[in-house]
Parts: sequence; structure tokens; C-alpha cells
Amino acid sequence: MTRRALLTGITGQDGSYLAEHLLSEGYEVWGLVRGQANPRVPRVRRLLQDVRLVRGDLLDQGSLISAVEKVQPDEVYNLGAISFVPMSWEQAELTAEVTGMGVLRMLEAIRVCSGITGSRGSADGQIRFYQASSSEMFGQVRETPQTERTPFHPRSPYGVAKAYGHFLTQNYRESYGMFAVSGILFNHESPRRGAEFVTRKVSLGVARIKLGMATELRLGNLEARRDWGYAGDFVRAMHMMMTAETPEDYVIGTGRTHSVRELVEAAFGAVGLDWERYVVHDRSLHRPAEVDLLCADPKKARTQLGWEPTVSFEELVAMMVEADLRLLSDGEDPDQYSPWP
Ligand code: NAP
Ligand code: G4F
Repeated sequence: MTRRALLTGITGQDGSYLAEHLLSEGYEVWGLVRGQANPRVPRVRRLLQDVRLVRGDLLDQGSLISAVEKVQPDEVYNLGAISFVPMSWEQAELTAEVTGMGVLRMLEAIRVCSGITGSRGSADGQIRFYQASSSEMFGQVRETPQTERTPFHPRSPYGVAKAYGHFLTQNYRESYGMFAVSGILFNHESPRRGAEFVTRKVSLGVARIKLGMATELRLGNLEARRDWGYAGDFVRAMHMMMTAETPEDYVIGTGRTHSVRELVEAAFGAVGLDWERYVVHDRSLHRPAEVDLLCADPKKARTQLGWEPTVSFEELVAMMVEADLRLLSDGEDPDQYSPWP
């Protein structure tokens, strides 16, 4: 029997990679799209021709119930969110509604459509649920590296909303016996990453400078450290969690950490330029509260799921810079209308 998956966040980075992966595994893939004329839908139609679309919004409970009823999925991947951390200070309430309460609405849609009314049923034959949790929940980290048992200390409204969604997913598993899992994913990037995130801002900035289209790149905190991996590797982990025998939460990351400064060095180095001649440190890009250091301990995913990342930090940076050189040379600029500095 063909398995059916419903993805929220299909127009985002992870939605596109996960859809491709699930299609390659023989799934029928459905993507939830919001809005009356969402400008990112034509890109999804171009990139993912075999994905079917269903309308709905994480802000609208009824639309999620209708989507689940229509698609009758075996698996639901909740990737939709306000995912840009600085935006979560500017629009904290919206972030709470989409990134936090959206998880409740999706879980409720599954619960209602599955007819789960009592407590602790059996997970057999139920719709399986994946929640896109985040290493931002660790925030001001209590220990390094971070594991599934590291306590949370979120530092942004986004991190707080993700922590709510994370605990709620655990709670539905414990309350209703649902097959509901959270992947605590560390930063993962690709040529499809949004231009507002630092890796893509850097790869686009380097490509513009190399092509003579810009003379400087303005960045905030160069000392922050992240565990950056490749999105294509990380979506495989999502699917592995959902097809495991038991529903459990996993930390997914490479186990290596680099500073923004090292990212910049590697990206400019990939095209033979000295970053110090072009990067301008801009204090206005610092955050009200920063997450200084993230580094995963992915041992549980390695031993229980057999998951391994395949792309190194250096390969990832080179891949992104090369892709942006090609894109800009072809006359495209994904950052053209970005509202973010
Ligand atoms: P992304 O590129 O920013 O995509 C976010 C998606 O959420 C978009 O498809 C967007 O759709 C959708 N969305 C926003 N508001 C919505 C609403 N009201 N209803 C339904 N959908 C809505 O994010 P990503 O990098 O692919 O990340 C996927 C998920 O993983 C997110 O939940 C993110 O928080 C989480 N995460 C990401 C990382 C990472 O490093 N990438 C790490 C940990 C966790 P529109 O086109 O309609 O705006
Ligand atoms: O690329 P970023 O904006 O990603 P951030 O805040 O770590 O969040 C991403 O990863 C999370 C997982 O840990 C996800 F949950 C979340 O949805 C998102 O995908 O910033 C990375 C670091 C920060 O410390 C930031 O202060 O880069 C620093 N940075 C320095 N200059 C900058 C800039 N970030 C951005 N976006 N732009 C700058 O100019």
C-alpha cells in the first residue's frame, strides 16, 4: 500500500527536501499551503511536480481538520512555523500562534479525525506525527554538547514557542498514546535556505562581491557558534524517526560547532577572497538575547536510527557559494525583495 504523507511548511527549505525524499521512498506527498495567492506556491509547483497541494493554515483549526480529512494521511510532518528568530521579537504574538499554538491545532486535527477521545489508546494504525523542534530551545545552554536530556533555556519568543510545541507533542504521546515524535534539529542549511538566515546571507553576499555586484557584507555577532549541517541529511532523520518502532524524540546535528567568523572565512576562502576586506560588523544586527553556542550530541540518532550526516561544514559552505554564483550569474536574486537587513 502506498503511504501518504501530509507536510506543513512545504514552501520552506525542509518541506522541499523532505517531499523529494518521501517521493523517492514511494510516498504520496501532500503539502499544506496557506493564503489566497501565496507567491511561493509556483516555485513548489516547479520544483515538486508530483506533490499535491491542499489549502490550510496553522492559524485556522477548521482548515487543518479539513486537510487531514481530505488527505487521510499515514504521516503528518509539522514543519510550518515563523522560523526566523529576529522576527519572533518583532511579532511575538504571531510567533506564539503559528510556531506554538499551530502544533496544538495540528495535533487536535489528528486527534479529532482519528476519533481519539479517551486517554492512552494504542499507537497501532494511527496517524503518525512529527514536530519540527529546534536546538533554539536549549538557548543559554546548560551543558555542551546538548543531548535529549539537556534542560531548555530558550532565549527568544521563537525558542519559547518551540518549547511549548515540543512539550505538547510529548504530552499527546503520553496522554493519548499517539505516535508523536519531536526532532530537535540543529541548524541545517542548503542552497534553498531563506536569504535572511546567516549562511545564505553570507553565500549570497560572497557571490555578489565576487561578481562585482556588491562591495561589502554587513553582519551582526561574529562570535556566535552553531552546529551547521546539510538539510538533505536532516530530512532523512525525520523520516527515520517516523518509521521507527517506538515514538521517541531525537537530537539531530553533526556534533561539530563553528563560529559565524569561521563561516565567513570559509565562504570568502571558497572564492579566493580575504573576508576582512569586505565584512562590516553592524551592531544593529545583534539580537536582544543571543544563543552563544550550540553543539549537538547525536549519539542516540546514530545508535538507534543509524543516522549519519554525509556533508561536512566545508562542503556545505562551498556548495552554497557555488550555487549562488550560478544563480546570480543567471540573473536571479532571491534576496531582491527581502525586508531583512
Ligand atoms: P522555512 O524555510 O522558514 O519554512 C517555514 C514554512 O512555514 C514555510 O513553508 C511557510 O509557508 C510555513 N508557514 C508559515 N506560517 C504558516 C502558517 N500560518 N500556516 C502554515 N504554514 C506556515 O523553515 P525551514 O528551515 O524549512 O524549517 C522547517 C521547520 O523546522 C520550521 O518549523 C523551523 O522552525 C524548524 N527548524 C528549522 C531548523 C533549520 O535550521 N532550518 C532547525 C530547527 C528547527 P509560507 O510560504 O506560507 O510562508
Ligand atoms: O542563521 P540564523 O538566523 O539562525 P538561528 O537564529 O540559529 O536560527 C535557525 O536555526 C534554529 C536551530 O538552532 C532554527 F530553529 C531556526 O528556525 C533557524 O533556522 O543565525 C545564526 C547566528 C545567530 O547567532 C546570529 O546572531 O548567526 C548570527 N548572525 C550574525 N550576523 C546573524 C547575522 N544572523 C543573521 N540571520 N543575520 C546576520 O546578519
